[in-house]
Amino acid sequence: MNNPSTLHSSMKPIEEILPLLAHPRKIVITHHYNPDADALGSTLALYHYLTVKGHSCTVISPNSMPDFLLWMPDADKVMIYDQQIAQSNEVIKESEILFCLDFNQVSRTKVMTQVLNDYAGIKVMIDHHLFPDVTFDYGISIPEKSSTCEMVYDFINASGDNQLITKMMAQCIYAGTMTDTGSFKFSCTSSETHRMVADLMDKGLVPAPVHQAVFDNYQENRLRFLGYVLSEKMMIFPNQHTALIAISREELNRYKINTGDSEGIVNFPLSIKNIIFSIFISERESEIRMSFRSKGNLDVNEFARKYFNGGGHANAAGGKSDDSLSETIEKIKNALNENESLFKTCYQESL
Ligand SMILES: [Mn+2]
Repeated sequence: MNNPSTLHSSMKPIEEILPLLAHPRKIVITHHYNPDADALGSTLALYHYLTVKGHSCTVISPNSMPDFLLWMPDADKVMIYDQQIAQSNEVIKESEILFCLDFNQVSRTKVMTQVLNDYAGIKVMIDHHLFPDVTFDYGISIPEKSSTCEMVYDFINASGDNQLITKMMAQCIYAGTMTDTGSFKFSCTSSETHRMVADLMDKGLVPAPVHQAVFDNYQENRLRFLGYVLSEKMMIFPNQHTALIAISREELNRYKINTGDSEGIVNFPLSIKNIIFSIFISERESEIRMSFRSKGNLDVNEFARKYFNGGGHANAAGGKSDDSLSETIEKIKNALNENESLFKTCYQESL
């Protein structure tokens, strides 16, 4: 099997954890800070599966989850680390195995970084981001995979337990795969992804309510904000085939926009014919938060790493800047100019 995790000599392949799960264990499952549907869906699916297998499991989220994900089965049982620090630390200390899902560097959990670094039990990673850390005991890292949710599905199958997949697990797995593939349109969507969805439907999944719960669940202010952003704030750089949206703190406040509300807005400019690169930046409390999306061969992970201390996937990455909003915009413009010929080539290839 083509498993890049074998490249990390200190991290044992995920299959080798299976004998350790032959007896009931105390297990904690966690995901990255500001969880999205893939982070929460994968942890809850694994939680349901390991619970069915007789383990005693707790999901701990570094911080609170967005409202549009709270329908997921047992989301109400998730402990919130930054609101329950002492209790969470106790549960982590008493656990034997810690599953880390949808991230590959402990710092991605922000508030849990220290406790994960100090963890004395067995640390397991299941993830699809590029460039994993080698601080995990067991794990699997496949950047080509659509989602961590799909990898949890593979993990259950590799354990020989496909028949144990319940409707609840199917809903969680579907939600994260749906969002990480842009509703099955990004190039990370494989035939395996579609076969998985067919299998999940055979196990009771009904897709439409999941779409509705995730995508049709906004407040009025979010749509008004979207309208304002697209009509007033979207800058187009035709020579670089790029769109840039930059939002100030005052504008976020004016529309009462919270962290989750701006999610996904970065994707809209990619629906413009000649645009292959979309950038959304917003002025948050302590930094400028940046999202990068691309179509085709343009590698925004590389762009985010090179210029903005970030990273992610080839077509979807994030970054941050400690400069002011206007300085950051200037920096972006310079980077766009520097790479104009690259963008032109990628655009030509996309036709
Ligand atoms: Mn993911």
